[in-house]
Amino acid sequence: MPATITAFERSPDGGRGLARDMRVRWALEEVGEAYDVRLLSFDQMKEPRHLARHPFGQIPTYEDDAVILFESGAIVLHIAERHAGLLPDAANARARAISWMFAALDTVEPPIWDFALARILEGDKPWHAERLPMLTARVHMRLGQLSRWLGDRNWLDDAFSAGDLMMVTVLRRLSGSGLLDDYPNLGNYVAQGEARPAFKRAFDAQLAVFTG
Ligand code: GTB
Repeated sequence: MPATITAFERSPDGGRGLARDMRVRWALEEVGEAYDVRLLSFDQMKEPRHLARHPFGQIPTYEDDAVILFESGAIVLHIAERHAGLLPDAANARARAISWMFAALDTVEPPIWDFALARILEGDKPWHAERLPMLTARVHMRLGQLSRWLGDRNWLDDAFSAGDLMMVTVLRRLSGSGLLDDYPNLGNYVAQGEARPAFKRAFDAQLAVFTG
């Protein structure tokens, strides 16, 4: 039986691949694993049936014959550990790739997420303009550091890995914000990720949910 993942029945991004099921879909496409998708409304995510899969009532989840998982990072790691293509075989390179997965989720995503949420949820608040420079500076700090590390390389380490998959999905959250404009190598890095056939298949599949 193919694995089943959960995703939004309706997404605020209208299918631009910004919700976190995108990284799970992309990982499954990279390793060539078929999957089914269970679409959930916001109400269904909070019902006991889904809370038994995900204690916080969110998407994505993943389930196969053996295990039910939540947290996109844990799900991508689970997929990457069981199939070739997303983690190097050599132990040290593998550990470095996993470091980049955590860096994407725990070091780079939080300031980007705070910035994105502030624009969506606080844009009309009187204090928003005062807070924005701090939020923007925190994003720039991470982008500058990441850009220096990447330099003129294609990927964060020697070859594309789950670390890059995760980092590209995190940076995509900034598309349209202008914040990536100062870092042409990061813009190219995101574009390279998006150009991968597996990314395109995943993107098209999630977009089809909203466009039919
Ligand atoms: N740490 C968890 C993980 O990585 O899996 C976070 C999961 C999470 O935030 N899930 C969100 C969710 O279920 C969807 S991805 N939210 C509903 C809820 O909490 O009730 C976040 C998201 C949603 C929409 C957009 N968008 O439209 O642009 C982007 C990101």
